Amino acid sequence: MNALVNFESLFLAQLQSGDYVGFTFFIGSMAMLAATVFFFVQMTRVDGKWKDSMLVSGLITGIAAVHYFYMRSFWAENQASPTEFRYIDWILTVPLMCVEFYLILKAFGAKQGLLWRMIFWSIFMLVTGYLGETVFRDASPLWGAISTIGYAAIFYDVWFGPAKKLASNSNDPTLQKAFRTLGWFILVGWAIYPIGYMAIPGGLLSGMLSPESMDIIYNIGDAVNKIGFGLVIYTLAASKTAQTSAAAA
Ligand SMILES: *C/C=C(C)/C=C/C=C(C)/C=C/C1=C(C)CCCC1(C)C
Repeated sequence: MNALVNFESLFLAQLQSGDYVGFTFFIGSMAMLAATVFFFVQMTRVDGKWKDSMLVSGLITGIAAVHYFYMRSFWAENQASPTEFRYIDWILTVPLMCVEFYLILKAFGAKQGLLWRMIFWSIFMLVTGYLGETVFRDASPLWGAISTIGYAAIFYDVWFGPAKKLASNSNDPTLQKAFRTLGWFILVGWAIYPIGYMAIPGGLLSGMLSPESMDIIYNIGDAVNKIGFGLVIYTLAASKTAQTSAAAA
């Protein structure tokens, strides 16, 4: 197995019929690319203070698109899970999702402490998950449980903790609605990933799910969360922009 992917194989990767994992890698790479173009174009159309949020949405799907191109050729060549590319992608994109929360709450008094706390727990969640998938695979349920502490901390912040309080104090129904929807992404969308993780051999669901289903589940999770998150931000930015121009008219 070769962790390096040469340039040629990036674009000439083969897809065999019946290779459903490969299929989702190909769809994922194009979906991420298309979403990135969309978010960057829309960035030019929203009001100034929303441009940063749109930029971050485009960066999230853009970083994912590049990794999906690598992951699909890695899969096509080796028929093995591209674990390293996967976690490098996540360690960049998940903290950026935390930045999205910070950016929309900043106007309502969010301090940088909120941002760093969320980023800390997201990295904790991903590093321990990576260890469970690789170095300590025999003990993957234990490392999955440790990783879930990080997930729970972020979930708590958004649903009950300081982030939630800031959003409730904002008195802005459009923002509150977007914040609630992002909260559902954390609760339901992010919960897709531990299901994939439990499919690895020795995992809690390995009796029910084949090992390949892990990558299919992760790919579905990425499409739902990265593109969905960005669309929520876009909807918020577009309606705030429309409200401002209506008020000015
Ligand atoms: C764009 C990528 C995203 C939103 C990735 C999110 C990943 C997770 C929420 C992963 C969570 C995990 C657990 C809660 C326990 C098992 C190990 C992980 C890393 C799969």
